[in-house]
Amino acid sequence: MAVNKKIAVSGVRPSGELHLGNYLGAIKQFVELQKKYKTFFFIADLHAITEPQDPKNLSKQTLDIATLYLACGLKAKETVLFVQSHVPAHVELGWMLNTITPLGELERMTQFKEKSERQGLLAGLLNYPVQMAADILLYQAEIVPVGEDQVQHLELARTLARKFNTRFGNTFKEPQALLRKEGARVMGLDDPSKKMSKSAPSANNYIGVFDDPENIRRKIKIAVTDSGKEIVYDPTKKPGISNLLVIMSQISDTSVKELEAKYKNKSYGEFKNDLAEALVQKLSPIQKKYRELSKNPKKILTILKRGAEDANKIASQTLLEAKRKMGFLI
Ligand code: ATP
Ligand code: LTN
Repeated sequence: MAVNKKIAVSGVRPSGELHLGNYLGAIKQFVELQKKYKTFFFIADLHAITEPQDPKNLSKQTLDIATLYLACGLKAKETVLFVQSHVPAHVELGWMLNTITPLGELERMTQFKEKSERQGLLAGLLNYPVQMAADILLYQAEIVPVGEDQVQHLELARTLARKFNTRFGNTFKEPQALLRKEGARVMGLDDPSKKMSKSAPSANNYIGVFDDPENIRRKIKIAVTDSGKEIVYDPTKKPGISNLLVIMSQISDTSVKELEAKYKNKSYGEFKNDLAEALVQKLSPIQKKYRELSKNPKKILTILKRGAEDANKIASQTLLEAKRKMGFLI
């Protein structure tokens, strides 16, 4: 990997079924970035435990995300792929950043407010974005590919980098969120006013990355559309069909404008049929590759261990520098 490449960092939590929003908002971007940037992509297990996880499943879910990363096209030779908890510097820097984070900044986070309503007030949930800042700053990342729901957390990472640099001397780069123009916020199929989410009350809200063709066709068929017949992009007046157009556009690498022209005078039914088939075409090869890779979990674990070693080299350097600046005895 060339030394002068810009650095990109991101992670996905191993906390349940992955859906099309995660794929389009995050993983598809990771795959596109790995050639142009020096990339560090990890499985955010430390973040997953901010919500209750069954200890029997956590390690399997972690391996599953790694397998999925590879099945989607991430290459162990081009990207540093690792498990967050395998690089202890994440937690160490997280703690140090906690000591300069104003409580008010954390209490106003949308995700904290929503999740704490569901599961009660836990310190880990509150401090989640500080840990996320540490994940990013350790690698001096310039860009962080994420979905729109993470932008507020990225702002905090920038604030903490600035705060630390001002108080202790220049140490961290200020990262920027990288959002897709379209697909950064895929909406729920059964309720296009809210983002697609695995925590939605019904599984008809999302297309799971592992959904079989029959399920995909069924979910698209019953996806909420809007009054009128035209297939046009208008998120305010036609949120349902606009969301489906964005999904189709991202899946088929065709612009929304081209799709509007193609489906002029066609019915919702015809469009939905084509969308379902496009999704089946896109997801089937990923699922097939995933099944192949799953047969050899040892190989995946080896990739992850090697990734952690590479990540650790960079992360421990940055951590040492931050400790030095803060005045620790080294
Ligand atoms: P959920 O609400 O389903 O639990 P999440 O944001 O907690 O989703 P993660 O696995 O933590 O899911 O997120 C992985 C990545 O997917 C993040 O970059 C996040 O921004 C992105 N993402 C999640 N939901 C969507 C969505 N509906 N549209 C676009 N990107 C999304
Ligand atoms: N909070 C993120 C996962 C995550 C992350 C990160 C993303 C943890 N640490 C650092 C980007 C950079 C989420 O996707 N829900």
